[in-house]
Amino acid sequence: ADLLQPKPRISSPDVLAAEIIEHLTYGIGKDAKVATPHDWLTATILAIRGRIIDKWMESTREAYRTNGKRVYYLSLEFLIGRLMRDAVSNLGLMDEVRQALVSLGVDLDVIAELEPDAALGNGGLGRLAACFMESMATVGIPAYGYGIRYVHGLFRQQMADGWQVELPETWLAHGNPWEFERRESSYEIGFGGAVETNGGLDEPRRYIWKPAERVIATGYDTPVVGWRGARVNTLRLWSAQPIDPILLAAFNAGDHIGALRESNKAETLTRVLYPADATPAGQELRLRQEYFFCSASLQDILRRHLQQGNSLASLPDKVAIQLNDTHPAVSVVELMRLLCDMHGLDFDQAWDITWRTFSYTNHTLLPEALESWPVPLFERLLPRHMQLVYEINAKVLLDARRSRHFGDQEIAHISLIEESGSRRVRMGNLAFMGSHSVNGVSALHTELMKQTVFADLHKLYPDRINNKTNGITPRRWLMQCNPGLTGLVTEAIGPDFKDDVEKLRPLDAFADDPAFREKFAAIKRANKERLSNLVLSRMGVRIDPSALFDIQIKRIHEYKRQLLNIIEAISLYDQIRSHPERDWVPRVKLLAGKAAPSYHNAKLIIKLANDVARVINNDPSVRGLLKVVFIPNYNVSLAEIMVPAADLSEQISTAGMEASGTGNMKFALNGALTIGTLDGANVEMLEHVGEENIVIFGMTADEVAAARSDGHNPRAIIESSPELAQALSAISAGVFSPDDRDRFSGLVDGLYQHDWFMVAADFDAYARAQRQVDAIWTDPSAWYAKTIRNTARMGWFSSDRTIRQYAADIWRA
Ligand code: DL6
Repeated sequence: ADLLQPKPRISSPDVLAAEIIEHLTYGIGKDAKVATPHDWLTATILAIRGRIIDKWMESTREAYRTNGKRVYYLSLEFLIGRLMRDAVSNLGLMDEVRQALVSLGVDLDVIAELEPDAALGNGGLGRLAACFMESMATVGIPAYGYGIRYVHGLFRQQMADGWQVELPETWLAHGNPWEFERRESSYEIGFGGAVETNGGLDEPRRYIWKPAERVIATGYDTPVVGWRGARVNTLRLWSAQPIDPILLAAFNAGDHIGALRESNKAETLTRVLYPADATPAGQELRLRQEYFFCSASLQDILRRHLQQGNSLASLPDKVAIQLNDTHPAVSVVELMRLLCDMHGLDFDQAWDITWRTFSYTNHTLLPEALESWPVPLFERLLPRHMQLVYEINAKVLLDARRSRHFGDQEIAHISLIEESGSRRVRMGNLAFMGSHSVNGVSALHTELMKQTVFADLHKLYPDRINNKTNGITPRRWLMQCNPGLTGLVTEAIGPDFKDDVEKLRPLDAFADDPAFREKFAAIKRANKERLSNLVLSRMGVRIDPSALFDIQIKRIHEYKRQLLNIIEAISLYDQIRSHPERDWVPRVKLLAGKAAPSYHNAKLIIKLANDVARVINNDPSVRGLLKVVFIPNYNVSLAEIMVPAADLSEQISTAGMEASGTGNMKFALNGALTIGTLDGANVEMLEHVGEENIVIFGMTADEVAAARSDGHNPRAIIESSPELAQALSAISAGVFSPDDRDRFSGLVDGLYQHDWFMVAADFDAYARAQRQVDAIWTDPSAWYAKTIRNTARMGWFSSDRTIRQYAADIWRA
């Protein structure tokens, strides 16, 4: 029996060094003398991975032994970034690994930079899923993440003359030492074909789906280690493979390309991350991806559940499945199909199990991002599921009708089938009906869900909607990305906050301590120097670390209002030149983010940022008082450098449109002041940090809604604001685009004509707020007192707290 148990590993630097050499030699087949930095990285990861596997097996064995409730987080996106530092730091082995590598003549920081940034997500929703995975392991919840192993994650963004160009991203080019292929966890997934029935009058009718196409889903597992190695959970990502890798008959007949057609078609399924973010996703490939990963995950979940000797009826007691947005909503129907058609349950039994097992998180109110599929497409790809959708719909609508509280209009809103225009299956409604809990991601967003998109479903199921305000993992977003600040905080208040970040609160008292403020400022300065060096080396632009670093990083979207930020930069540029005698605060405006490839205006906003940067940065009359920099290829790793370097965090979305935001939390935790609207989680941040420690401006969500419905007059607003009018006329006159004066006319006309995102409407308030920021900056003790209080008071926004709330209120795990 002893032989079957691996020996516990010792993690001293010399043992680690010996293991790294062992992996290098026998795992990778390289002599240390000729090993490349990538070889060293792989060998180091393999040595670290060994330590995780020990704990992983322990966690898995324990889950089997206790047969407790398991949580499954289904998400089409996991924006995990690099894993090595995360793993080493959570295992508490940073010093040991560093020393081991030093003894081998290797620099940890150099090889860490080579690790690819796994970008299997578009933005906030995917990054939240990654934070949640780490927090679930930290707080000790037996959980599995399920998603897709895209061969190409989010595109690499390059700039060509200031325009975004998308290039494929190749995170698997050097292999992936973190993952384990699980051939034994493979499932068949069908598409298309027809449904046959048998049975009849005396026996229950049975439905047999005969798909026309089939592919295999194979799982790849990545261990996710929690803080102090508390628990290791599994992220299982599915990869598609053909049933017949090559059609030999076709090949032998000379059709060499045709012989690989099936294979190519299958592999295309998981080749590329769908690059849209809150833009219409009406592509067949996307629906295929969604069904593929949902079906594989549910088959896997049921297999595990039954293998443990559990009954199907006990599924809701043993299994909680969280749907991350509507992308996995087809799971509701897939579980119904598996229960009814494969396990012989009747519809009502299956429905009862289904809605008690699922819960759904909504991440956006943007109508264009609430998925819906054309009925003909859905029916062609998933004919049996279409039947079940109609059955579920009939059941729910009949209940609603019988209650007599719903008129035709309301029934039409609740229906799974959108009837206005072309008929479509509404995935948001399906996720809502098929779940016992529907949560929003900030208090404001949850309220708006009740009042707007889900008003009628909320009336039908008044107990379902609840709020779970987002959070971020403090391990990655403080301890790893900001070791300087982490050290200083530990020196001041001790290490307790590392285990419970809400224990940062005693730091509040240090806001009034001038010596501490100086140290805090010195760390910020060092982080700003690091970012300045990055900007210089990547872009050849010199920025001054003593200037105020004003940062906006996130997807580029009109509602996030990068345009407002850029117009304010133009206006400031005008004023600096018109009033050289004033004491302007030197400022560097840094922006980064990707635009969905098909999103015309977002791409134009990137071009505008770059055009404005070129003019301002090269104008000697600005005397270096203002610089604008758009850093290309924003990703998690770049965020880890930019977040700790920010003085000012831009969270300026149109009120009512950002569901929560999580960047806002990262910046404030790292000691930045926020300039923001009363939107998403900013509202709760205001409550936690106190109104004197955040700069809030602009219209409220109610005011935005009223202006939109009553019709506001943006032209009059622009004409009454000389600064705004001047900035817009500079854009229209081609000051920033002399080669193509009309380049930005669409953007400017949009502001004059409808100003849907209230850029013009909020401009004056924003500009005033920025001058208020300048005033605070000129008093460093006031500035740092506020920013220290931000760090001290942001502990509540830990994803550990969010996960505990999900566990207690939704999963009961
Ligand atoms: O909940 C995570 C994150 C929020 O913080 C952002 O406010 C929200 O925009 C984002 N939503 C999406 C929606 N995409 N789709 N569908 O990414 O979720």
